[in-house]
Formats: sequence, C-alpha cells, structure tokens
Amino acid sequence: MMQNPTPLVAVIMGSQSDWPTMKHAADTLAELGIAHQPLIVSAHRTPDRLVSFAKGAREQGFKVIIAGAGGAAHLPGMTAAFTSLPVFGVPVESKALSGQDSLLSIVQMPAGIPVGTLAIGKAGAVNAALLAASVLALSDEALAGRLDAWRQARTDAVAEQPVDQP
Ligand code: RP5
Repeated sequence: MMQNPTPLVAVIMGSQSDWPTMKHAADTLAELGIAHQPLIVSAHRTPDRLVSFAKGAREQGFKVIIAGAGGAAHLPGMTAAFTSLPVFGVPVESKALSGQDSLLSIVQMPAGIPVGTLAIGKAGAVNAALLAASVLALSDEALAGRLDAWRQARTDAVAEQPVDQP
C-alpha cells in the first residue's frame, strides 16, 4: 500500500467560512501534484492552536505556509511571527468591506516579519499555490516541469479572437 506523502504546504485559514476561497489554493496544489494539508487555525478564536501550529510547522515537514483570513486578518502575520518558513497571505473577501480590510490587515507588515501578500479572493488563493509551487520547484525538477506545463496549458487556452457569448 502507498503511504500518503508528507504534506509540504499547509493551507491554513481562520474559519470554515474561508474554505470556499482557500479551496482554490488546495485544488491548484492538487493539480500540480503537491502534497498539502488544509487546516482551520484562527488567530483570534484558537490562538493556542496558532502558536502550536506555527512553532511546529518546520518540524512537521512543511516547506511553505499559505494563510487565508478575512476581516481583521491577523493569521498570516502572526504565523510569520512564529516561523521563518515562507508565508503567503490570502485576503479573503469579507462581507462588510469586500476584503479591503483583509488586504490592509495582511499587507502592511513591519520590516523584519515578511508575509507575501496576494490578491483578494480566488485569484490570490490560486496565485499563492502557484508561488508555493515555484518555491518548491527550486529544488524539484519534476515539479518545475509540471508547473511549466500548467502555465503553458493556460497560455494555449487563450483564443486569438473573441466570440459572442450566448
Ligand atoms: C476571520 O474572520 C476568518 O478568517 C473569516 O474570514 C472571518 C469571519 O469568520 P466567521 O465569522 O465566518 O467564522 O477570522
């Protein structure tokens, strides 16, 4: 029986309600054949879980962390405070302020504690996964090939001319 590979990317999120957005990161990692683990870790509701996850992430074998949160989105920054693994932050679109609050909460980190901040919503989640893939591909030629093929397929899918939609 094949053992499940050790997850290399943690896809953490502040709430179950973030999953429809963060699933796009998980799906993109799956398309690229990257072992990953989605987890709910809230900076505000489960602070002890956050500390324990972030402090132990490297030892657990994770290489990259993707962290998505909405509103007062402290999860990516607090995670980066506890680990020097690369942390990519995804601002989840909030109901009240359409994710502008999430974006500004994540992007303005003080010098010394970096969070690579992506776009609000689905685009950010997909791109976080692609950046994670780029990092991992630095030391994985097979993955670099799959990543190039993934991108080429998107290029090939762009029509030269637009068509009328029904
Ligand atoms: C944040 O609060 C979560 O990341 C989520 O985006 C937002 C709302 O959470 P719920 O009230 O839907 O659980 O911590």
